[in-house]
Amino acid sequence: MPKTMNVLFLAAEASPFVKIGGLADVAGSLPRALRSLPAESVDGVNLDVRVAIPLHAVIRAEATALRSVTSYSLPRSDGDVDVQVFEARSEDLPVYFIGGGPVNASGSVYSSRPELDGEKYTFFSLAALELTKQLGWQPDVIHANDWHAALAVYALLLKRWDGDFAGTASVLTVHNLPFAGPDVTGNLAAYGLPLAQTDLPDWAHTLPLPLGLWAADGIGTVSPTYAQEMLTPEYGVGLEMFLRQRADTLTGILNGIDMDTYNPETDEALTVNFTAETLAARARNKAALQGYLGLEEDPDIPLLGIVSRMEPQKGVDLALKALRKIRDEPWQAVILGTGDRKLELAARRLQAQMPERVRAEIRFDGQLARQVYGGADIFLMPSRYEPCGLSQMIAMRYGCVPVVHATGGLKDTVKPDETGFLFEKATPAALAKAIRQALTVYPDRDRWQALQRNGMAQDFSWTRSAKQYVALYQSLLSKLTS
Ligand code: NHF
Repeated sequence: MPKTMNVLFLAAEASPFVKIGGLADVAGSLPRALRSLPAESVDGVNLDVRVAIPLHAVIRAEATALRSVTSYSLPRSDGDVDVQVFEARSEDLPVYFIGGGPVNASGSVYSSRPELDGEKYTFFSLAALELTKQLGWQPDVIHANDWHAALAVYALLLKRWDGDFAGTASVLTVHNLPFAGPDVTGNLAAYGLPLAQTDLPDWAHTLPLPLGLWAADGIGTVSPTYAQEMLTPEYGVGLEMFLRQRADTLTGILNGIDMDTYNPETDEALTVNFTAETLAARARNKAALQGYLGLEEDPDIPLLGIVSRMEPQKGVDLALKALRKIRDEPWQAVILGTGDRKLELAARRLQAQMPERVRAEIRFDGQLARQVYGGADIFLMPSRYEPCGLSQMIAMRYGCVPVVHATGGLKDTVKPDETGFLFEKATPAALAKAIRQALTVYPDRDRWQALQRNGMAQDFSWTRSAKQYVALYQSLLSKLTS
């Protein structure tokens, strides 16, 4: 009989129910990939993976078909707080939605008021842990993600000290280290949880992410390179010394992409579907994209694409400056995304200055994003830091050759001269140099197609990541019982 491993996966967002950023893709895809691993591929283990996210206002408003599962209450110093839990299935994956006063009090997934988010996510984390008791479903692993769920890991350790959850291992995956969450001293106290004596730096010992990192049996992040970078002053946001003490529990596992959703052979957003064998057909997507954007429909002018949230992290400002530096070269560019007002304006300004070759499409547009992946020649991703990054993998799958900053997951997924171009320093000059390199190779059709085909042949499937997670879970469980 195969053993069953119960895993509760906790996150603030999960596709297809609610998506703000890449975390939703991970929480939507990884648990399903884990569930679909054939037992024989992972030492005969069957994975019963379930996801819990808060019952955010947008989910309540969309009237997703939810089944009521259970209700209970959490003791709080100012009176018990009611918890209502609902369930929906994403294919065969059970997803629990945790509702209650603190979740209802905030109208958005992430609010600009730290005290609202502090209470909401403390409640969510503690209610999720209690849910396993209510269901009579004993988790072997609690896999929490980012600061929003980190207190589940913290509370788990405190409970273990009281003899509860003895067989449950915890993993906390960091998707973005600088986001540590607000001071939760008061929130923890209200639920009767003390602030433990930790070896965290003073400024960090009241914040959810550091508390979770301190308590976790395993610390995860989403690429091997980011796992190393987190240990340095440049990327460690002041937690590097603490993390170095925990380096033996730190694992970087690359995210995957949904290879069915992102498939140029079947993607309906494209004018023409294509594969590595029918790459020549891709030219029609480029022509259609140029036409849609009102750019000259010339197959020989390299078309550069950016699809990104407009945030300082993503380095869109570096790209805008780099494009100015290479105005002597032939190219066109499309910049798609929204976010920071200043960056949006800067992109619009570049279009105003170079109307014959730049398009700033300031909006979220999933359809156009796919047309950029499937039609542009070069994909720019100059992120200052990038724990994993998904767009560069999607771009490669669609034959759009990436030019990326050699950091985090970008460095781990793009191979220089084989699938794309990398630059070391996050400066406009270094990026401009890398784009020039790409532009030099572009006219050599054979070399260019080799880059495209190599990128399209990469295995970015979630199955590959899921197997590594199972190995991580197994090693944590064996440490727990040894
Ligand atoms: O891909 C999902 C995403 C990452 O690099 C990305 C990031 C936030 O910054 O893991 O999380």
